Amino acid sequence: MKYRYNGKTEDLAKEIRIQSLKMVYKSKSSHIGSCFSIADILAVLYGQILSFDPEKLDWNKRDRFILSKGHAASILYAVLAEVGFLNKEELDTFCEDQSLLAGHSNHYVNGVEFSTGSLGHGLSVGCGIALSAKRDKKSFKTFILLSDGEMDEGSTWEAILFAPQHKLDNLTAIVDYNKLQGFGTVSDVIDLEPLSDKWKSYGWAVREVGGHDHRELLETFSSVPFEKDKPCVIIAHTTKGRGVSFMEDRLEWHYKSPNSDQLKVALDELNNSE
Ligand SMILES: Cc1ncc(C[n+]2csc(CCOP(=O)(O)OP(=O)(O)O)c2C)c(N)n1
Repeated sequence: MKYRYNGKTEDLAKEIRIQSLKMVYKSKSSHIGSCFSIADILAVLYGQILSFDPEKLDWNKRDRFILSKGHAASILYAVLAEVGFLNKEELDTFCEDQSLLAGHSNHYVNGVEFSTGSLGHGLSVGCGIALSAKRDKKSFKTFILLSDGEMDEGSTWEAILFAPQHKLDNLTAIVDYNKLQGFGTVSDVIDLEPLSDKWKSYGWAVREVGGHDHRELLETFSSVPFEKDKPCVIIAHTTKGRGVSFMEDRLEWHYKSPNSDQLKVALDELNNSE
């Protein structure tokens, strides 16, 4: 069934930013900037686009979603809790010993399709899922959310070669193009530009969107596949740390965990945002 969030996806994004921030603070863990970067994408996907049923985990017609940048697990767990796959109280156990909610996304958690964290595998797995769906004449869609850093992985490029050859128009890649990695800017580490042209030249149907604009995200996700027989890629221009002013576009918030004063300021900003 197509899930519909009972409210505005902007509110869902705000809520999962807050939950993710609290989880990262409590566990003294990393990657809050990476999580904030994709909050709006996750909110629109889970709030309005994906078909799933939290009561029927193995429902075969569910759309498949893989967070390939598995270090942003806290916000994935947060959105899964908001839409009913997890109890919200479980989020408090993030990164604790014995908790299923590991710091990189773990498929033992309800709603997580595939464990990730070793970067560069999501799109290849997505190709396999989409190819088998085609062969089995299944109509579900597969969405893979990649980081721009994963565009430096050879396995990502193997998948980019593979999908058009097999006409995987049931596969959508989303690139979280925040232009920062863990230790530097994308343009300094390995420049990706012209990124759209590269995907196009490999045979993908490409759209670029503002990755925090819910209307634009909804319209774009609703339009896949953009072209018959072609896999789609949505290059989403985002800001790492989006939503908290002192974290936005700041490299250090890849690894840093907020202290109690920073938590308070960040929560105030998020709670008071539109
Ligand atoms: C194969 C692999 N190499 C290195 C790492 C360590 N690592 C974690 S996050 C990260 C880079 C983060 O930048 P990006 O991939 O662009 O993601 P962002 O946090 O900006 O969304 C790296 C190198 C990893 N998880 N997997």
